[in-house]
Amino acid sequence: MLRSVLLLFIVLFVSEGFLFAQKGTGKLYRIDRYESIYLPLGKISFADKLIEYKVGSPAPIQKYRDSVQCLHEPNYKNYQTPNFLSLGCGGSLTVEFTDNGFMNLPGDDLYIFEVGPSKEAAKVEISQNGIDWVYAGKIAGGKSSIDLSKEGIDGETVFYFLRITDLRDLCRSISAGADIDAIGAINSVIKLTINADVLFDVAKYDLKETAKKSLDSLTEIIKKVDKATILIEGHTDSDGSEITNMQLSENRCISVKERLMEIFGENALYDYEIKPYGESKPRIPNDSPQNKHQNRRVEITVLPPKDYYESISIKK
Ligand SMILES: [Ca+2]
Ligand SMILES: [Ca+2]
Repeated sequence: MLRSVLLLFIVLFVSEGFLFAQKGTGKLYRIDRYESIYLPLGKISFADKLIEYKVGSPAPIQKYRDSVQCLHEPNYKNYQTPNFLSLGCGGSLTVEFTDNGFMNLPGDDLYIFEVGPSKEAAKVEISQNGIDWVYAGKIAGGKSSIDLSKEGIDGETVFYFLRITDLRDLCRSISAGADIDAIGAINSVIKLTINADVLFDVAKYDLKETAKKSLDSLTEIIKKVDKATILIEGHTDSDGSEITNMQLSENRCISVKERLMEIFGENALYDYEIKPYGESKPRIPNDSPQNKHQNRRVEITVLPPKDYYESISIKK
């Protein structure tokens, strides 16, 4: 009796966890018959735009060369339905994330939805700007996730571009090369940078009346994610002392945080974190008024929620 009650309890608990995961922004995506993967920012997480498709040689048959099939959420049905893109032997694919970026945070950071009967090896590279590329790892032998910390990628840079290059594993096939259904960022983020002059008067930390409007417009973007950690980082230029600048950027972060809390209300499922940097992290040298203007800024990053990281640390 006790055992069956306990079992019922476990079943309810598990199914409720499952339902919880299905509502809101975070979403489970099926990988195969047995496994799924959870993406905390849901459908925002996927690559949005095709930059370049260089078909390899031998090439896949024509129907597997519809390049946009690698974008947005996965929709693989079966091998006959060309809902995916085959790279061809040695071919490559470059995509851009436009409504999100991704970065190295705890756990796996990227997931490549590779489909079809054979999983071919491919190399993954990433870029902040689409010009400078860094090696991010390999997918091979059924392993489709990438943890950027394995390649020593820092935990601060937000990346927006990804390139996959087929490693010539399986060249004689009608779908030669890796077959890509979707490219998802597990550690997906939304980063917004606001010039501090828009928000504050010189050396002040109370928000200008006009600032409230610009923050309001940003909140529409943040609201696409129903549950998140909102990181607010403040930066000044090099005028004034380091101590004053640190204090100023801290007070400015607090002002922004308070305003966001006011807009979203107390029922919102957001946690806030502030990081004042003062003048310690200029974007460019503080050697002209224009450059100083660019260095004065507030950066708001929408990160996956804390309970997601708690859940992955329990699993490990
Ligand atoms: Ca996206
Ligand atoms: Ca990671």
